Amino acid sequence: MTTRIPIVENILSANDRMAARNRDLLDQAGVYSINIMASPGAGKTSLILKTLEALNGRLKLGVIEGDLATSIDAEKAAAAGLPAVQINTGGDCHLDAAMLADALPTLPLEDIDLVLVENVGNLICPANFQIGTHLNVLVASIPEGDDKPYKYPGMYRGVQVLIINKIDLLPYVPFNMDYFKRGVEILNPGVVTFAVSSKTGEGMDEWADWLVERVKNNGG
Ligand SMILES: Nc1nc2c(ncn2[C@@H]2O[C@H](COP(=O)(O)OP(=O)(O)OP(=O)(O)O)[C@@H](O)[C@H]2O)c(=O)[nH]1
Ligand SMILES: [Mg+2]
Repeated sequence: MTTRIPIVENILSANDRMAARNRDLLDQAGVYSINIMASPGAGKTSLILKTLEALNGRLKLGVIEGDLATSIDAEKAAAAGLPAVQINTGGDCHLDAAMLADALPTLPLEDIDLVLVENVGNLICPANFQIGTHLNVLVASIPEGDDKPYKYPGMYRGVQVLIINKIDLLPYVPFNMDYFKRGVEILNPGVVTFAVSSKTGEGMDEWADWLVERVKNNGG
């Protein structure tokens, strides 16, 4: 116990120092960045692709995809015309700042306003590792169930934006929105929230408009 705690603290502070360097690099390049976190299959990649459509050219995007294995998601982003890079964590359940540091220089940052980082699908680990991005976004989705804020409080506490995805499934899946939102409110009062469907596009304009304002206001 007495030997393990300092080791963990050292790893986390080394990660935080690297995250600060990533932020400096992004700020110097005038690039805003978002860390998109969610459980597997919540719709992170679908949201990125629908966001591209809804932005309709208002921001130039770059994408960094984090997965245990494969380049499936980066290929989807590249097929949509985006500069994209895949990070394979080789088993790690989250991205860390060093992985982002390796990936960032491979993107043409001078031609990008906003980097969307898709973290590894996981509702626990990514919350513990800052990677240097400007904004933490959580994608929750209707089929996951309305109890997730109560069961994964760390993730719900640590984000500035909550996107509730797959609202097109509300008629088909039991989901008590009031119960869900009460749980969110306890953990993260007043968190900026959007309800969207990455399938039908519902709610995407509000999210995209907010994003454009946010990037412009942050000098990105
Ligand atoms: N009905 C419905 N399906 C959706 C929506 N968004 C995503 N999906 C579907 O959900 C599945 C998973 O979507 P992805 O975008 O791959 O999810 P992800 O979070 O990127 O998944 P991982 O990268 O594997 O963690 C796919 O079959 C999508 O078509 C939505 O808003 N409504
Ligand atoms: Mg994905």
